[in-house]
Amino acid sequence: MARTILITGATAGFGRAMASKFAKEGYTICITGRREDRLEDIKAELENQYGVKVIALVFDVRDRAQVTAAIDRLKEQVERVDILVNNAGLAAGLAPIDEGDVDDWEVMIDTNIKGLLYVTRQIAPMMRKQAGGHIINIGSTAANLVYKNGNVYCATKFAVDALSQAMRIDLLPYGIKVTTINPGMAETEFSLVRFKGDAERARNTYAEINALQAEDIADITWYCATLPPHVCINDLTVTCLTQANSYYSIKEADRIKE
Ligand code: NDP
Ligand code: 8X3
Repeated sequence: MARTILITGATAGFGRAMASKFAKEGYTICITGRREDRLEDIKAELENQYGVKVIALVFDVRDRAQVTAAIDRLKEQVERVDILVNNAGLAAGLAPIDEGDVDDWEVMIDTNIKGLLYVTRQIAPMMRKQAGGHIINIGSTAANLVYKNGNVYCATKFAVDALSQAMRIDLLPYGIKVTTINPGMAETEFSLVRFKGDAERARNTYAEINALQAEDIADITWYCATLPPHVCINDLTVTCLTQANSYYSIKEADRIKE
């Protein structure tokens, strides 16, 4: 029987790349997001290309009732979930604490923290019943070090780190692995969302640093997910070569290559 992976936020970026990677390896894929048209396109593409089963679930992770209903639909179609990737998330805005938009703060807290909790609360009991599984939470270098104007986004990713540590303790008796992957700057739709559709500002974020790509994170996720049963990567931080941490990076052109 094919193994099953549930990836939240698979309509773009990391989640989209993970869906391709795991489909290529024969997994049954469950992809989620709010944009139904994209989910349907991705489902058709992966099913045609790799001949795997793809389940598309449209829901907003911020809405507890939607999450519960979607996971109920999933349970009708799969017997188990081997891997859950809590990936859906975003940054909204980049402003000092005294000028930040409170609506942006709510969106980030509701998505990055509460959304992750709602999905985990539905899936962890399934994993407990099936005596094993792997929860992979997508954190950020923003969870290691706060940067200027990153305030609430960084706080949400600190929370992801704390929750991952807590999950690891609570789920230890059931053989459920918990891994946090903390990527640095990666070229996805992340900055387009953060800067509310300002494509030029988003492009400029990555223009000179040779940033990570979504496929890099998909490959790393695959590595973490396919280690022997007794091995669990707890935390993994990854940046591109021009970034040292969430605060300090240099331009690719300034790297000394002699
Ligand atoms: P993208 O914007 O490319 O993708 C984000 C995904 O999250 C989309 O599929 C989106 O789907 C989904 N999503 C957002 N809000 C919701 C919601 N309320 N309900 C359901 N799905 C939602 O960004 P990335 O791929 O870069 O980001 C993925 C994760 O990685 C996030 O948690 C982000 O914080 C983290 N991260 C990103 C980094 C980067 O530099 N790119 C670095 C470190 C961490 P839809 O809009 O269809 O709902
Ligand atoms: C996304 C990376 O540096 O924009 O988590 O916070 S950063």
